[in-house]
Amino acid sequence: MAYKIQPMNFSELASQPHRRFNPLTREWVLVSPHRAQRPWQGQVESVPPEAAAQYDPNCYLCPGNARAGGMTNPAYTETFVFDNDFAALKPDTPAGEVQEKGLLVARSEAGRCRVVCFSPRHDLTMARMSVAEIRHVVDTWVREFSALARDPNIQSVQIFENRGAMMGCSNPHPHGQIWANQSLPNELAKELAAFADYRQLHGTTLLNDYLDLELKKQERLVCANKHFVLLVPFWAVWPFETLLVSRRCVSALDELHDEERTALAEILRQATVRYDNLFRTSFPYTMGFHQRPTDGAEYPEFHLHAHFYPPLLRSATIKKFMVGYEMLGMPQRDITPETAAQWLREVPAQHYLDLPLPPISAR
Ligand code: H2U
Ligand code: ZN
Repeated sequence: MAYKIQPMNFSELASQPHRRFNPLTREWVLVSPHRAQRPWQGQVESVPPEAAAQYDPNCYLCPGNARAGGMTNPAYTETFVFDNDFAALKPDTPAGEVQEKGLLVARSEAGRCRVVCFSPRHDLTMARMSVAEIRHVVDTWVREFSALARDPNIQSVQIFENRGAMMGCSNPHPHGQIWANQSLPNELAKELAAFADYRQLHGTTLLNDYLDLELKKQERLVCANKHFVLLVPFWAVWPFETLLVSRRCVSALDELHDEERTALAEILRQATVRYDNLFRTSFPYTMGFHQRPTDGAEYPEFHLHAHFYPPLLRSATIKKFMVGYEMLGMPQRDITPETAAQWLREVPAQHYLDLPLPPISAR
């Protein structure tokens, strides 16, 4: 017997198992809200100690220190960028490919990898930096993007930050990375195709339309300012995944004007402060921007955004695993995106380390 689809109320999504569609990747995620209360007897992560000192003589990113590659960092005062000493991509890679029966296929890949120190201070994170300091990071990203985009061999620039030991970050010193490729990486290719098809079908841009819907519904918003909105996307996979979208449809960071760049710094601070406040811990995540390809063509359909993918599930020490059905079938989540958004919205906008301590009796 054929499965007959009945119209369903949005409110039923809070209690019934269902799939949600991600229009950016055109993949589905399974949502099992009834399962959010299951007990946990699995792995518990340890909370890494906060970096205490402003300068660490053994840190390869602190100003004036030697790196593993033999170079010495300058006495930088704002941000500092260098070619990754262990780069995954190299500019002088010879071109070539192998191909046999369409089954054994490989291509050479040239590119560049950069490391961006966000601050000379070893003990800070984005959540603990001022808007002015984060603005320097934004300006640095724009400069790097523009320079890499001018390279005829580079088609895409991936700016990202791995934050916290749980995400494989090798050093607490605040830093991010930039990988620039000769070809489009998978995630960007999927999004680009979705943006293009959507524009062709509707004549409008996908994320503008989505943002309008979310601003109307108000269910998944976390915070916003004049130029950016942070929300938990309807199709979020990670428990506290968020999407940061520019209100104006620009295709990359280099199109942001002065006020928008400051607004970006401000919302990055808001986002990371809220994350830290959620479990009162320095919140781990991978975050990064998706931007237009840099092959010189125009991409009016592409809308600048950033994804935050944090691994934590229900406390500072319990993380989500992408295993079992998720590796073999599709990703799955328990807590609904609406609940996650509500939690992130309701935590204080001020960092917990800056809040006055509660009276002894209340602790
Ligand atoms: P992660 O913490 O996200 O792994 O980034 C640190 C990067 O810094 C990493 O890619 C590079 C590593 O290759 N690195 C250097 O370029 N020089 C060094 O002296 C140590 C680490
Ligand atoms: Zn350092």
